Amino acid sequence: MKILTIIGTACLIPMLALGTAQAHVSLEQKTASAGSHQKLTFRVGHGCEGSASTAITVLLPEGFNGAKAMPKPGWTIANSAASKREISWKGGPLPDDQFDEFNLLVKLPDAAGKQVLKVIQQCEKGRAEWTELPGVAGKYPAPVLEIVPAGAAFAPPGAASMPDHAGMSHH
Ligand SMILES: [Cu+2]
Repeated sequence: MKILTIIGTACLIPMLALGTAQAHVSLEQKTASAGSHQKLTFRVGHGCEGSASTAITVLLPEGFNGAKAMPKPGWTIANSAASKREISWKGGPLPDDQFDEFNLLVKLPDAAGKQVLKVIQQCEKGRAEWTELPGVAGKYPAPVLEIVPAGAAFAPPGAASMPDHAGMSHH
């Protein structure tokens, strides 16, 4: 019972911290296995300075292949035909005081490492470019996905989960 409480608390604190720190446009998944077909969920937490969102464009880095967008009622999907690395949903509008999620299925690169997934948010008035690289103390951080070697994404039950959580403190 005591052990369960400790684990529960340890997991809850980082989740709450992420919840408040990532009210912008954020990526739900933090880590994923190299070379896997991965669902990526982009959460749009608000509009552009109060204006409703009308388009979300995800700019995938090289090595992200075969991206497929999940359809959403009220939104039209546009893939840049050549690379399939620029995917847009256009529609809405999504009011500033509501949130929504946009899903992609994509094959990840085979190499491990941090990847920056830039997102452009178009609104009725203005736009926001979520393109700032990690380490930049700006207002519009780009979502980051940490790609880990295949098979390493999930720690076995009972393994200490502290290293993963400690890593989050870098934000
Ligand atoms: Cu925000």
